[in-house]
Amino acid sequence: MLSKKVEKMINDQMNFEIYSGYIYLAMGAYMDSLDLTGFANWMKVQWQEEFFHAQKMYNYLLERGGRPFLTEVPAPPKDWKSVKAAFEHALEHEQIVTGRINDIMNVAIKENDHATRSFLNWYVDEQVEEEASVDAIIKKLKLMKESGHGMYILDKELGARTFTAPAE
Ligand code: OFO
Repeated sequence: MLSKKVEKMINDQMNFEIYSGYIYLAMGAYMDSLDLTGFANWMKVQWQEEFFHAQKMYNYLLERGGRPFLTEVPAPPKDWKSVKAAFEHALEHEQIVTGRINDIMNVAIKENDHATRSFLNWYVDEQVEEEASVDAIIKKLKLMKESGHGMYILDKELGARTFTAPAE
């Protein structure tokens, strides 16, 4: 059985993951509006990943005798100054998510809730990967200074990304 505190924190994070997905979908719409369909594809795959993260928390809450509660999702931004600015926003957002996962982990450790610790380890690893993959794209964008040719190549590369639900 989860403590009320951990149940609330996981619920809040589940809703935040949905919000993350919403931001990525808005970024996808921004990139589609620029006809950068590969960049948009990358964002839309990320949207699916975030919903998977939320779904995993939903299932965990149920498994541990808790209940998922859905809240209002704030509206994401519509536009960004540039493609690079959108990815920089994504990186800042992922750093916030990492901090939030760490906060839940700290409470689980304090409460000797080993099951939640084990559950959250997946998210700790996932955040390392999420931050690194966004950072790698920002580095490429900086290197090419968002030049036409570079953008064309990167758009092609990001267009190949597909969503595969990780094993639960
Ligand atoms: Fe769910 O990791 Fe991104 O936000």
